[in-house]
Amino acid sequence: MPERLSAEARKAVLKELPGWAEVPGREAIARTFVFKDFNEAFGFMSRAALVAEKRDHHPEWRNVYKTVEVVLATHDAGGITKRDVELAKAMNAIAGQLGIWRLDRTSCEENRECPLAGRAVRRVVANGIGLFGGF
Ligand code: H2B
Repeated sequence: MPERLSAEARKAVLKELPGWAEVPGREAIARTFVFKDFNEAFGFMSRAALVAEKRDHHPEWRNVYKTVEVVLATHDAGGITKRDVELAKAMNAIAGQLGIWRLDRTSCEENRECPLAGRAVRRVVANGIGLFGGF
């Protein structure tokens, strides 16, 4: 089983994981994705589920309409390991391929729905059309 990352290592890996942040009070990382609609959100979940099952590493997640809130931790290790980092990267790649709305989590203080809420950012999709996401 991979080892839990130290606080320092966690900080370092988060720099390579746009949109992801540590969950306050728990050794886990979280990101909220907002898609164009439910179809895209569920498409993301379907693709991510196949990756998760193949790797035998599964997300904690919640879907409401076009929003997917994801928390990753390695339960067997009681913390964050490289398996979480790898799944987070795969999820970012899947969301990127869908060319969709994206919600990037910001600091807890800015959001009432902490720790999973976020702030929408502009994303330019492959065909050059910019989309805005948000609550
Ligand atoms: N997923 C996650 N996120 N953490 C785990 O520790 C974990 C898992 N363990 N998926 C796996 C399944 C384990 O329970 C099975 C038996 O391999």
